[in-house]
Amino acid sequence: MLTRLKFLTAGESHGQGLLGILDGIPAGLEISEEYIGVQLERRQMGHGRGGRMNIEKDHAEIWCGVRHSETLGTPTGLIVRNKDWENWTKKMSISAVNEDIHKVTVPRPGHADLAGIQKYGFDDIRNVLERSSARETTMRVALGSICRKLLEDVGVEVGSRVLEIHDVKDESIVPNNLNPNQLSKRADASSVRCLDKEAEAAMVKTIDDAKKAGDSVGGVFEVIATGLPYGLGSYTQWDRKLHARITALMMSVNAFKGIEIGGGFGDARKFGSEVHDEIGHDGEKYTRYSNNAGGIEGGMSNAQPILLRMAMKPIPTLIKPLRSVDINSKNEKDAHKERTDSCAVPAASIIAETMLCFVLADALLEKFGGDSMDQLKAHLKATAKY
Ligand code: EPS
Repeated sequence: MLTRLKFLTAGESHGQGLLGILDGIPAGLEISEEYIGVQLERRQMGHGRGGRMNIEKDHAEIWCGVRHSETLGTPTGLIVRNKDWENWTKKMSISAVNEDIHKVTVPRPGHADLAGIQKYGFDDIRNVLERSSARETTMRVALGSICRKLLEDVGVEVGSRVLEIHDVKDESIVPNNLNPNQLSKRADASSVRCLDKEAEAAMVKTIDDAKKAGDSVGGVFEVIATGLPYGLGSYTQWDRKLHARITALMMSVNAFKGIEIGGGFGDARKFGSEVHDEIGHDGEKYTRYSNNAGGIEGGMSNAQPILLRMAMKPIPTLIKPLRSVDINSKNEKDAHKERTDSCAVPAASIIAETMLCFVLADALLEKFGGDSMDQLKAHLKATAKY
């Protein structure tokens, strides 16, 4: 669903590290390991994370594609080393080892375990869970922050905040004058990334209670992007529609189970006259009296903020495990336990921001093109309508 950019990630959760390649970024984009590091740190935050986040201090090394702090227009390669690797050198050894390594044989409901071993014919669930782990999203965030930087340089901001954790809601309204970066800054100051202090305390308690009970909780968050011109995506073909492309990338995260664009499910219960955003003109440009469309009409950006809401399911690795079956004996057993997070909704909101950055940077390059940032900016200046 990306037309100008390509990216690939590789790496197991407890292997030596994660690798990533992003191709298609124009030359002349200023980027640094520090800039990427800010986003990696945001992904590691949040009340309810497990022990692994105390071990890792994720840092992406720029391996190639950048010279003197600027992209070359060549593929950008990144490496994130796993600090935890030193505890897994035997269990995750590349070459064969001369000792018995414990095999994971009881699949966790909700994880990739059962379908994964059936698909590949493995007798050790570790062969599946290492790559299906959410650790993979570290590299997505690292690569996606290069897209974020490109967007930032042309005036597009992407931010987010948490709205719900389990049954606790933050019903505060985002002030109109708060741009996505300011919104994220306020959310980042909260351990659950919500704006309302009372809701924050209740969310923290819900996470703590779940953790004590050996359980996990999911939640809902919103993602916002501003500064986009008209016409990213297209109405002309199904796979060019911007909302389809956003949805495809968002839904590539295992734990994301729902997406709403603008008014979403709520709009289904309203009249058309209540939903559609009336059009005005201020003498200079078109205006809207509302933004229930969430910035996308007919598969194209309409120069209004893009508004998305995402639902994340609770993490499937449970300290108080659910029933499962041993794949060797077929006898009922408690599901496999791994060190885990009781809540990763705040981190998930950063991952969702990142997935949106990939799509928007791609759609922007598709429409305005350019081999260098100067060319992209010149094309925007010449033809972009806001
Ligand atoms: C994660 C790293 C993982 C998990 C978590 C997310 O590390 P470890 O398995 O060593 O604890 O903490 O992933 C899951 C809970 C999961 O089910 O995939 C990370 O870097 O975000």
